Amino acid sequence: MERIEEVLEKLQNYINGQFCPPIANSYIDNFEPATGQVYSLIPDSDEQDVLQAVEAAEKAFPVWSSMTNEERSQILVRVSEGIQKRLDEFAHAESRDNGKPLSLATKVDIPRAVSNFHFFATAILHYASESHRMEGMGFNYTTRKPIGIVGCISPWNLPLYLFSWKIAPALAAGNCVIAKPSEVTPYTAYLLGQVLDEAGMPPGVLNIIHGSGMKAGDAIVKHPKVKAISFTGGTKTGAYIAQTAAPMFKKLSLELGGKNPNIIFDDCDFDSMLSTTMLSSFANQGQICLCGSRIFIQTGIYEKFRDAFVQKVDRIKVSHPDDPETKMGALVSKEHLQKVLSYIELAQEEGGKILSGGTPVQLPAPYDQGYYLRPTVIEGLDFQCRTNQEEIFGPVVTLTPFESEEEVLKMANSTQYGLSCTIWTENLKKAHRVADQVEAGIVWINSWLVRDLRTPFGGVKASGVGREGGWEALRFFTEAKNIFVKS
Ligand code: TXE
Repeated sequence: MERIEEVLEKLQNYINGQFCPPIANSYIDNFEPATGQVYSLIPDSDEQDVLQAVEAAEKAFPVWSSMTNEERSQILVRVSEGIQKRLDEFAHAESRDNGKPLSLATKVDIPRAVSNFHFFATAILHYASESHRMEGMGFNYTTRKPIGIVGCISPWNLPLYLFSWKIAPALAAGNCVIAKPSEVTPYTAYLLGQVLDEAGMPPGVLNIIHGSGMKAGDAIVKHPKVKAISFTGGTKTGAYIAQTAAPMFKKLSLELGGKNPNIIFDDCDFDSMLSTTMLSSFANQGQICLCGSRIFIQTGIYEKFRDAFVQKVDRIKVSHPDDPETKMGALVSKEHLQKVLSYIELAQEEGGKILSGGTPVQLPAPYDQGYYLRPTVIEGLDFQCRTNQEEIFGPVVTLTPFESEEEVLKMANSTQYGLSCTIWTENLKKAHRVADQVEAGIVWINSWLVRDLRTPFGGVKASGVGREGGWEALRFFTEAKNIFVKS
């Protein structure tokens, strides 16, 4: 289908409470992963658009930051309700933009965005600051005030889920926000602008800029009035952003890549482990930074696990996102599919044996140009090879046997990453011991992706800097000031 620019929908930025085209009037193609076709155009925003957004945010800040927590809370609750009311529309948009199954966007992505806004709308009502009495001398009191204008930059894997995860606490704390979704999945961020008006969000408080990382993203990071950056995305990009932001003394929250170990001891609850491991391996086409892509299985049950796991993986239905039977949709882009396929090739060069998958899936028209890949299981690789050290971020897992706790901890901790880890054993003393020693910010014992929004979220090493979630997020988006009063 050739591209007819005139008929393609043009998304717009949302600045100062208005939808507006990019000043330079240039656009980027937005592809539908399920069909491989361009289905809309997004603003290719640049520094001028960011300047406009910062001016709007600067004007809005005195009003927004001087509102009471209750007033801000009510507006954020209405944003949450506004998304909930249009859940189906948001879920269809998310699935079409990202390639994930509609069922997943409906059950996970959009409900979580609703929760993110509602959680921080209520958290801010209970966010208190401290006072410290010094007997006979006086007392200290700490204020925690909003930073001012902050930048929130998010990735394409869980678009509105992660976009709102940053924006909600920033707004709740009284900041004004310049937010940029990934240019690969802009649509639900665009729809969010429509919800803001109805929710009574004052103009300029939340500004949504579309465009590339190198142009729009870079301009947000570089703007001197943007005092903090909250970023989720690749480790390389995180390092680049830090280079720019650090010398400008901006606060930085970096949620980066992962190469998470899934450690399975032979005394695990086998059936529970197996069904959860299917999810931790391939949910969202394996495009979640928390997926357990390195599966370590104790030798006593290695063959049993391998055969049972491969049998289930062979049966996963890869299909277009709207098919209710789909367990695996399309990968997010042609480039990303190529990247994942290149790692499957590398794995074979490094001596790996493909037990399941490893090839693209060809669906009938109109999905024949879509980005589909069979879920892939590989064994026989050394734990130090590139396939086991580098983040692939697709439906690809490796199986590695181990004998002892010491051996598996050495392998699990051998990468530059340290985001999350799952541990399967019925011996809880062992579970706590391993959880204590694994280098990760998030550990699940006999479970995966159980999320309590109050808990600190983030990783160590090359998986990031800082934590999101609960009070951690509100602390990040406020500045503490301690005042001592002599008695
Ligand atoms: O991230 P990018 P992408 C990892 C995963 C994936 C890789 C790339 O390995 O393959 O990151 O994914 C914006 N200044 N994760 O492409 O490129 C960009 O426009 C300012 C893990 O999503 O880092 C987008 O909005 N902004 C992650 C956002 O940064 C810049 C989830 C992310 O883009 C920029 C997703 C720049 N110089 C990917 N360059 C997780 N931890 O959940 C890019 N951007």
